[in-house]
Amino acid sequence: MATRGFFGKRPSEGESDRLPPGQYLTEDFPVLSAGPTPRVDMEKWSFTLKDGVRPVARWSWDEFTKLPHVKLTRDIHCVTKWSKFNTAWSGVMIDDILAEAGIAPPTAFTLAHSFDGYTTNVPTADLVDGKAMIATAYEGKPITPDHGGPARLLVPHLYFWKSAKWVNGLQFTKRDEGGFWELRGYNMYGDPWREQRFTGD
Ligand SMILES: Nc1nc2c(c(=O)[nH]1)N[C@H]1C(S)=C(S)[C@@H](COP(=O)(O)O)O[C@H]1N2
Ligand SMILES: [Mo]
Repeated sequence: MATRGFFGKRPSEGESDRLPPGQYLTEDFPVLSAGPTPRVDMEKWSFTLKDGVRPVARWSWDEFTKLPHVKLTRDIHCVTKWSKFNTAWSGVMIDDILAEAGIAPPTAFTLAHSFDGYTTNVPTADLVDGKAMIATAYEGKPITPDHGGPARLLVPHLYFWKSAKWVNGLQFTKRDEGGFWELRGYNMYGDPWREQRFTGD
């Protein structure tokens, strides 16, 4: 996970309690990707929910844009130690996606999948009850390709590698299956407040 140079800003009075241990505050928005930015053809874009290997719901881009969109402003924390406050997103809450699909989460674990082959695992409980969304806009504009556009998972209370860019589906799994970084030494859960950066933290 390569990091890029940036200058940390010291949190002001009243902000320091929002900065998890070992993190620096940054004003810019670093880009971190394991590989090149995939070209996502909107005509072929789709978002699929799977129960294990079985697809249970699927939306085209046209269908997805008709789902209820809400705004979510949250602090985000990258494992490479930058944090950014008040990032303003809009998108479709995972709760609303499940409601539209007419299903209750079938298993306790979820693996997010992306167009670049990236995966990341999140307990299903961390995606529901207003905690996570499929974001389609950042600061009022479509998410740029480098930040995961047209759509990315946003799970702001966990380290940012859990927020899969270029997301194309969520797969409910019986076991907690490690994703791309989790199989390469990063923590299975990734709570910034407990500094769960690496395996065993
Ligand atoms: N599909 C995909 N999602 C991804 C990544 C990636 O390489 N591929 N990198 C992750 C990591 S390590 C981080 S910190 C954030 C970075 O998001 P940003 O580039 O918008 O800052 O995206 C995460 N989501
Ligand atoms: Mo990251």
